[in-house]
Amino acid sequence: MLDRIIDPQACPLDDAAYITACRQRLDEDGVVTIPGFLLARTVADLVAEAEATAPEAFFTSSTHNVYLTAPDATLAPDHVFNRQIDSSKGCITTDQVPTGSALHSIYESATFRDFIAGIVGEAALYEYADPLSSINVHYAAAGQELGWHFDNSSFAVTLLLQAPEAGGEFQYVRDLRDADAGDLNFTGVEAILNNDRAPDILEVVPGTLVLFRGRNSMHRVTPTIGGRTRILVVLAYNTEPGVALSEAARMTFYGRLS
Ligand SMILES: O=C(O)CCC(=O)C(=O)O
Ligand SMILES: [Fe+2]
Repeated sequence: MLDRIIDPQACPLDDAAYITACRQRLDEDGVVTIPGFLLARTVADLVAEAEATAPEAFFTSSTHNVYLTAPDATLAPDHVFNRQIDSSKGCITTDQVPTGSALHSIYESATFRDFIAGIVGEAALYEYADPLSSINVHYAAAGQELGWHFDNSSFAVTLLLQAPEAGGEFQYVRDLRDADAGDLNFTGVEAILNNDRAPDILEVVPGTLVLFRGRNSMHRVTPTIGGRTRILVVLAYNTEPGVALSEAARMTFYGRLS
């Protein structure tokens, strides 16, 4: 059924050799991009759908540190740990994605889930236990951006639906910290925030699937320039069943719990 939604030539979901190749790319580069993953027709349908639901989006404009944690009062306010970064975007949640949307078909497909699990090296992947967090559509209108941060989750799957006229660039710095070793790398993070070191840039066109390991690789999306809104889908999975996104995170991102 996904054959009418995604391009099996661009992305042969049940081809074991292809999954192995993607897994090697993810391990070597920290990111895999699959251009042409969505059929052109699907991109057009999903943009129309996203534009129809945009008025229901929850808009946030907030500041956060790059580690997405509360400030540390024992460090100076201008310490890199406490430096506040701007982010602003609109978001709609799983329950707001229309029934019958191709996004539900992709997200819920066992074949797709096994494909992603195979690439990230997990035995299985599960949806979120809350009704909001599994599928999110992000909107960044002119001037809106996602500031520098490290993700809490070990990997993220995104689908770009609509690129802005300019800006909206995904920039990243690979392996800038080691979260499991407790290494926050203040010096390295500060060099990026101060523009002393240039990040890498990921080229992404609409219809591309991106699988990114963002826990140790700091990344941002630069402000949208021009009248065309950047529209991006995030497909989020857990490695265990029954996990809900924390209430604090749901309030911050969605403005509600259910
Ligand atoms: O918008 C993007 O391309 C990346 C989104 C992202 O980094 C996030 O949601 O944590
Ligand atoms: Fe991120």
